[in-house]
Amino acid sequence: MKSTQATQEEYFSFLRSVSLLRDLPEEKLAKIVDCLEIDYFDKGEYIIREGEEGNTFFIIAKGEVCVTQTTEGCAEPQEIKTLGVGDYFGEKALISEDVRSANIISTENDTQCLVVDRDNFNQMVGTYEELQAYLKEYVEELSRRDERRNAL
Ligand code: WNU
Repeated sequence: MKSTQATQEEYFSFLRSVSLLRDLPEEKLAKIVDCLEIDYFDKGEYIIREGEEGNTFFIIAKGEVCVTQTTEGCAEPQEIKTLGVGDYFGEKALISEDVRSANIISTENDTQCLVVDRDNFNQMVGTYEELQAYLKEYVEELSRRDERRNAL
């Protein structure tokens, strides 16, 4: 990311406030800031589509998104939850080496996401065991929830 030093510092302190990244070493966090992209989405826009290939991880810096998913026996994708500032998504496809498992739709105009690509995500997570273990467990829990939802 090319930006002013002031902006870099803003992103740095924002990322520090994201629970997942709280304990990352200074230089790791600085590296993430260096390679961040920012994406902007309007209300109703799909950020992630279920079934597509994905190579990116997102952190919400502004706005709100909703998570929906195809559910057996339902014609329309069902709303699972909403996520807001400081929440993140898109880790599952990266960790399980699978296609996107849900839709992510912006519910506000000018939703802003910080985007981390697969290489940088792996660098961020891979070298930090606790983070890796935490995310892996969470992703397995998501798979169980998906199954349960479809068994209803
Ligand atoms: C859920 N089932 C599935 C969420 C965000 C981060 C964490 C939950 Cl650590 P992807 C679609 C994304 C997926 C997840 C997100 O949607 N998601 C869920 C569920 O119940 N996905 N399958 N809840 S919000 C959320 C935990 O990030 O990653 O790459 O794309 O499959």
